[in-house]
Amino acid sequence: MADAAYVARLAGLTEPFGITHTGVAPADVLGHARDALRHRIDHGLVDGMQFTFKNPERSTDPQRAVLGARSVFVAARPYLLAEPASPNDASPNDASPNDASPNDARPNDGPLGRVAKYAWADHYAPLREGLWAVAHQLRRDGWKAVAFADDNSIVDREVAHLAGIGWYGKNANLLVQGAGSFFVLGCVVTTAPLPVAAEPVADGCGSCRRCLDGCPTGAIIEPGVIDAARCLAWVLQKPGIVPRHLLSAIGDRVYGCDDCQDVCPPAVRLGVRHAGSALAGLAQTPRSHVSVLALLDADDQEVLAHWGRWYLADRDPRWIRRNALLVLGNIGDGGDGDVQRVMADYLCHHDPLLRAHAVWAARRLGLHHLMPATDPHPDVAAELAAR
Ligand code: B12
Ligand code: SF4
Ligand code: SF4
Repeated sequence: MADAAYVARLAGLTEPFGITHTGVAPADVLGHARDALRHRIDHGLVDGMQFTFKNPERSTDPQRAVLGARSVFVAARPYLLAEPASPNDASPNDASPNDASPNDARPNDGPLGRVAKYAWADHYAPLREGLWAVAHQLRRDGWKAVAFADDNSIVDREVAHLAGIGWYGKNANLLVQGAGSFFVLGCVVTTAPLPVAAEPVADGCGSCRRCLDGCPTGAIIEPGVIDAARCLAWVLQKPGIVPRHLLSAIGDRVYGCDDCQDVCPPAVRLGVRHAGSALAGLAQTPRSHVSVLALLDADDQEVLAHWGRWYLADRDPRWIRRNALLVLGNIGDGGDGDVQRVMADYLCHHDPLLRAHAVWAARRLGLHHLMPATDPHPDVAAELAAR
C-alpha cells in the first residue's frame, strides 16, 4: 500500500547513495515554474538556453513525463566537500580513482582553473542510482515509475519545493531546510498515489541579500531571478565567443560558478555537515581545480575522457579550451616559458574561435610579440584590433 510507511521504505533505499533528504510532491502541473519559464523567455533572460526552456509545457507537466502520474518522489543529495587545503588539479596523467581527498596538491602544473563544487565529481551518478532504486521498487510493486535528474523533462527545484524539501533562496537555488543549497536534486515520477505529507517550506532568507551583492556580474537582477547572459555558470557553458565585458569577471573559473552560494550563510554553515554523504558512491576522485596548461595541451580524446562529464555543447572540447584560455589570460604569468609555448600554439590554432580568445589572453599577459599582425577571420581580426 502506498502509505507513509511505504514512502519511508522507499527513502531508505536511497540512503546508500548519499541521498539525505526526500519528500513527495503532487503530480499536478507546475504552474509557478511554468509562469517563471515564460517570464524569463518573454523578458529576454534566457540567452539561448534550451534545457527546460525549450518546451515549458512539457517540462512543467509530470503527466508528460509519465502518463497517469499521481505523485513525484523527490530526492536531494549533498555535494559540499571540505575545501582543499591547497588546490589540486585533474591533469590527464592523473589517475587515482576512489581516492576521496580533494587535497592532494600537485606542484608545477602552472595556473589552476577553479571548478564549481557540484562538478568536482559526478554527484548525479549516485543520485540517479538512488532514484532508480526507488523507481525499480515502485515498478516491482506494480506502478509505472521513471527517474529524472537534471533532465529537460521536469523542473527539479520546483518539485523539491512542492515536496517540502526546502525554500527558494534569493539566489534562485533551492535551500534544503537545515542543510543549505549545496545539493543536487532529482525525482521519480510515478503512478503510485504516494501521500504528499509536507507543506512547502517557508522562506528562510529574511532580510539577507548577500547573494545579490556577492554575484560578480550582477546576474541576480531581482530576488530569485537570474539573467542567464550575465550568469557565469551559463557563460562558461554557452557555445560561441564570450562577450568581452565578461572576460575578466571569469577570473580563474574554468567551469561553473559558486559565488552566490559561497556567500550564503546557511549554505556554508549547514552544508559541511553532510560532507560524508557527499562522498557516498562517487566513482572518481573529487577535483577542485584543473591545470589549464595540461588541459590546453590535451588532445580531444583526453579532454573528453577527463572532463567530458561536464556539460559541453555537442560534446565539443573547444568550449572548455576556450574557458582555459580565458583563465590563463586572467591568472597566468606571461614570463613563464610553458605559458608562452601554449599561447604561441593557440595563436595559430586552426580554430578561429580559439585564436580569438588566445589573442585576448596574450594581450592580457603582455605577450604582444607573439601576436600576429593580421588574421583572415573577422572575429580574430576584431580581437587583434581591440584595445
Ligand atoms: C537551466 C539551468 C541552469 C541555468 C539557469 C539557472 C536558473 N536559475 O534558471 C544555468 C546554466 C545558469 C544554471 C546554473 C546553475 N545551476 Co542549474 N540548472 C538548470 C536546469 C537544467 C533548469 C532550471 C530551470 O528550469 N530554470 C527555470 C527558471 C524559471 O527557474 P529558476 O531560476 O530556478 O526560478 C525559480 C526560482 O527562482 C523561483 N522564483 C521565481 N520567482 C521568485 C521570486 C523570489 C523572491 C524567490 C526567492 C524565488 C523565485 O521560482 C522559479 C521557478 O521554479 C536545472 C535542472 C532541472 N531540470 O531543473 C539545473 C539546476 C537548477 N542547476 C543546479 C545547479 C547546481 C546550478 C549551479 C549551482 C551550478 C554552478 N555552480 O555553476 C548554478 C546556479 C546558478 C543560479 N544562481 O541559479 C541544480 C540546483 C540545485 C539547487 N539546490 O537548487 C539543478 C536543479 C540541477 C540538479 N538537478 O541538481 N543552471
Ligand atoms: S552562479 Fe555566479 S554569476 Fe551566476 S548568479 Fe550565482 S554568483 Fe552570479
Ligand atoms: S545569501 Fe542570503 S538571501 Fe541569498 S540565498 Fe542565502 S540566505 Fe537567501
